[in-house]
Amino acid sequence: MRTVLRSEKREVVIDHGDNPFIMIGEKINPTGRKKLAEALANRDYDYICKLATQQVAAGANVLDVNVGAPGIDEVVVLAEVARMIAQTVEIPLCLDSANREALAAALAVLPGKPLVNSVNGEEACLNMILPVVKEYGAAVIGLTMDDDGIPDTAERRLKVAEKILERAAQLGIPREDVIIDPLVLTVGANSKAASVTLKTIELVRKEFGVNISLGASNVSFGMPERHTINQAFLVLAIAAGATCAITDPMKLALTIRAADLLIGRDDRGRRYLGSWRTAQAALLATGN
Ligand code: THG
Repeated sequence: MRTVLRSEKREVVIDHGDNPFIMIGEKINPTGRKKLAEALANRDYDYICKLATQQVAAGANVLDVNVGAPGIDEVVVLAEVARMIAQTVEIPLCLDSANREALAAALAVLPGKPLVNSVNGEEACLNMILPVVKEYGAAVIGLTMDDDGIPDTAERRLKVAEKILERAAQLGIPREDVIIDPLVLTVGANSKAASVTLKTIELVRKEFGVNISLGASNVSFGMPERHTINQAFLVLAIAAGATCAITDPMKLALTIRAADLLIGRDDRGRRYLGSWRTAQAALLATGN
């Protein structure tokens, strides 16, 4: 199934076919990042633009934009930051907020077809978020959790995915515009956390054929050598059928492009080689 995102100038296709695994750059998110939280509070947007251009240079296909921090008025700031990023880089944006008014304000100023991150299976959330997705013709990420929390089995996560797809369809949002996020918890707290997610990916792909996204860095919270776990997990998730991830392109682009090449969706290795050249150029620029 094809999900198409659009900015003013570009189109990004997400599918299980020949298109590359889509990297949604995660770095514009103030959670645990004091410098970004301060930049947002002071409306110092130069730093945010730098984070945007760096991620695009590293190969990001879409950028996640999250401005949620204490003291920030998301309704004003999300639209302002989204518009500024859209003027700085050409790729489509993924608006990461649970605030309906903030999403509506940002969707109103963005050209094209952005991704809304996210809706989940909670009644209140479905009723609040899906109408705004429909109104602006956006695509949306659906998290497999509901009023009872995050299910601990893949079968129950599949049920939540089904509910989200059905409710979207009732509002006239096509199935291809819903990307399911099977949710990743840290293996630091539960060693079966990643395997439940991987099984959910397989089931969702088999039952519904929709695109699947992950917040992949969550898997390693609290563990040493996070990067190694993140790399291993992403490769397994790609093999299981994930088609995009919210991730750090500076650290994971080459691994992702290697996985694409190994599963046969990188003709003559062109994207892998392009990503390698980018990494080499970055090393030269920093004098290593
Ligand atoms: N699913 C969906 N959206 C999401 C998540 C998800 N959005 C938020 C989050 N999870 C994905 N984004 C991040 C962003 C940063 C980090 C993890 C997930 C992260 N940052 C490092 C830290 O906090 O230690 C620091 C990064 C840095 O300094 O460069 O780990 O699951 N749909």
